[in-house]
Amino acid sequence: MPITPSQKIWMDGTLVDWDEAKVHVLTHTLHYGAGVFEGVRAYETPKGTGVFRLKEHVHRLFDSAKIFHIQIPYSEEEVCEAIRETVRVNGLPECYIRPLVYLGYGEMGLNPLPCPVNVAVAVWPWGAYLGEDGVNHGVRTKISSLTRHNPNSMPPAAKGTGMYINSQLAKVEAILAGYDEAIMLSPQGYISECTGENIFIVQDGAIRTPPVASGALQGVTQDTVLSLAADLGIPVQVENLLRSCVYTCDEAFCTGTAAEVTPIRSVDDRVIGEPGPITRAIQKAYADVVHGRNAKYEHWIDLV
Ligand code: PPE
Repeated sequence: MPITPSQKIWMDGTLVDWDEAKVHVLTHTLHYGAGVFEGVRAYETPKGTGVFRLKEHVHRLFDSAKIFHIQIPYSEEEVCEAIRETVRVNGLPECYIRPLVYLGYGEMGLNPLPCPVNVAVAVWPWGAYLGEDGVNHGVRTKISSLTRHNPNSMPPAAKGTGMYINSQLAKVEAILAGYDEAIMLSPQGYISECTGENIFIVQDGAIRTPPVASGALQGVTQDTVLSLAADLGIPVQVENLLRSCVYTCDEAFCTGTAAEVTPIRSVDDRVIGEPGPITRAIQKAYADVVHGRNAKYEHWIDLV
């Protein structure tokens, strides 16, 4: 998806012009892929622009860094403020936010410990991640021939830059085969997640989503949806799902900061159909909460 430039990017404490936000070609992370990042969104709310679940995203960023032995040279609160500041100075009422922690220039070789650690925050307007048609009518998915990471090779709890090669391979395979998105299985053969989203199914009025042990990222949106479903009186179960579960479910959808709540229309050409009532209810509840229309969760919104 093309990026629409904004004005300023926060780099190590300084706001630099968009076109000047550059790194050296010998930046360590560019070679070995050990960086960590987040995807966050800011939305217009009745009280002004607010970042949704900022603290949880920044906390996960620090957890990812800890897993990778990367020492972020700021506190969590300082990174939160850098994000609020970047949203503020760019003056966008709504945007996608990309905090990135990377190992910088000055060292080569596999030991990351002596590397300088750099932090950047960029924001830009970003629409429907899987397309407007996907949001309205659902996406066509394919179970990938690529397996999600073995947790003892790549820690699924870390949102690491290089880990996304696995997602990219699955995404390209799905697109070249004529689908919109891939669903990945864990090494044990259970449903894990999509390339950049968690997955949910609806069966007999209950919502089910795979656990972290399936190799899925612990999604902030997944957690949000579990709370919203409980509020709507929909039973929720976090449990291992078999491939046949997604073939025969009543409804399915995927969730992520970028994708928000996107319905799934088919899996491996088994038709689920147009988004069902529970998917629609969750989509609406999610839109309400991120836009500050649900008083119960106002504490999830950080005004900039
Ligand atoms: N699984 C994966 C693999 C993943 O990348 C994401 C977010 C999620 C689940 C959902 O997590 P959460 O955003 O906390 O609900 N993917 C981010 C990056 C997408 C990209 O293309 O880059 C995102 O949604 O921002």
